[in-house]
Amino acid sequence: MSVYIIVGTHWGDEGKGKIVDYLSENADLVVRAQGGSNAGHTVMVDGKKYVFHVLPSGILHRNSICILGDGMVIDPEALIEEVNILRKQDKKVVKRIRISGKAHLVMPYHKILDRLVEEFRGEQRLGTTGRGIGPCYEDKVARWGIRVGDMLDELNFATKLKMAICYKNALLEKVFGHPPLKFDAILRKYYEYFQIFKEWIADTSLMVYQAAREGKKILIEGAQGSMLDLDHGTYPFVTSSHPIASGAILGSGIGLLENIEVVGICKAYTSRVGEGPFPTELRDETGTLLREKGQEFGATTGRPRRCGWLDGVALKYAVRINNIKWLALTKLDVLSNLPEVKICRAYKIEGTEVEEFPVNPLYWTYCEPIYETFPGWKGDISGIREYRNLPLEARQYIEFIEDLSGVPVALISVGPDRRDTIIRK
Ligand code: 2SA
Ligand code: GDP
Ligand code: MG
Repeated sequence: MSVYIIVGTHWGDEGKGKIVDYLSENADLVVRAQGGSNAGHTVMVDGKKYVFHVLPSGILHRNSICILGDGMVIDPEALIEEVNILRKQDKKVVKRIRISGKAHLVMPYHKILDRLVEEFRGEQRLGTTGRGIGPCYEDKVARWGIRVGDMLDELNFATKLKMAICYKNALLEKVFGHPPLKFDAILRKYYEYFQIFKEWIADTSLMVYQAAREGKKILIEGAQGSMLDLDHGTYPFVTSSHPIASGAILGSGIGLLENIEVVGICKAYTSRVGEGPFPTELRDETGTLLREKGQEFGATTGRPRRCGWLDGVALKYAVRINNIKWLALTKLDVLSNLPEVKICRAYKIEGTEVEEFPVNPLYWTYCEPIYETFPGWKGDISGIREYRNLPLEARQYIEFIEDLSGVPVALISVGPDRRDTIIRK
């Protein structure tokens, strides 16, 4: 297999960063295909922590070219900040970064509008990351968007920016009473950024295609998770892009190649950050324990994440809509030393047991999870490297996940560090 698409099976933060870093050791290309600096992908190597928001999590491997693909929305300020941090330890890192000219630019008005619209929604807010993601994708669809490639021609960029700012200022002033933004200042700032990233612009779709044709190893790293997909997630409590495998294809500009394998990253329990339905949420001390032990705080915003038992109904759904071939199960160590652990295998809706994720959004809030309860396991499992050495109870837990989802759990993560990983033979 040469193209791997890595997707989160739930509402994000499944540990994609760790697994992408692990799998990309000998990857030729690592690609981000959607989202932007809303993502927070954590990689731990020998006790040093890196959090990537814009760059792919394969960037630490010095043989991998890292691509910011067509479907992304790129905040140049966040990108440059991230690159500058990495430059301190790898002076040549910029030589491995490529950005699609088709990716959209996150502009200052996107970030302002993200905040203002959330305030306007009040009780109905989505709990966005405030990184301007929704407003930027909104402009893309409405065709007000400004793309990275638009900056290659100064006049073209200035013309597009002028028109966009006129429109946004009218919106900001008339609807929100916000002072107008200054065209000249934004133009100047973006040209400063452009001087830094212009060398990185490339036909990334062609690069991915050619690499795939040559049988090179390509990893496409999904951001957020399947349940946050704009169409297939818990709409409207979703992000504005497509974190599922088909979004990875669209956002990296490759076709439906034959040699694609989809890998699902599933956390041993489930979390969600931001607003919206979450059937297995635990609003009790077990939920708090999972948050504390699992250090479940937003990798971008620092917000506490909501925690609950593994939602197997959502997992089955994610396997289906992504065509997941195998799972990487992460954070199993966090469940150690609990007296019992649970997996939601179905929802009870109006007295009926339902095994498929419902279409009716009312049920996402009002369904009652039906749990399978397992005995817990004791001790620290983070040093274990062989599947057979895991406690029997942990293996039973994993094997139930395989039965429920219908796909094998081929990789198990038992700690945040790169080496805390079990490959199942
Ligand atoms: P947005 O900002 O428009 O994409 O927000 C819309 C919803 O998508 C959720 N979302 C996320 N959920 C989990 N993790 C994300 N990344 C960060 C992390 C989040 C953070 O790694 O922890 O730091 O808070 C992420 N990005 C977007 C978001 O919470 C909204 O529910
Ligand atoms: P992502 O958005 O899917 O990449 O996940 P995040 O990086 O936002 O959140 C995952 C968190 O769990 C990070 O702090 C990781 O360092 C950590 N993590 C990943 N895998 C494991 C694991 O197996 N065990 C533990 N304890 N932590 C892990
Ligand atoms: Mg994250």
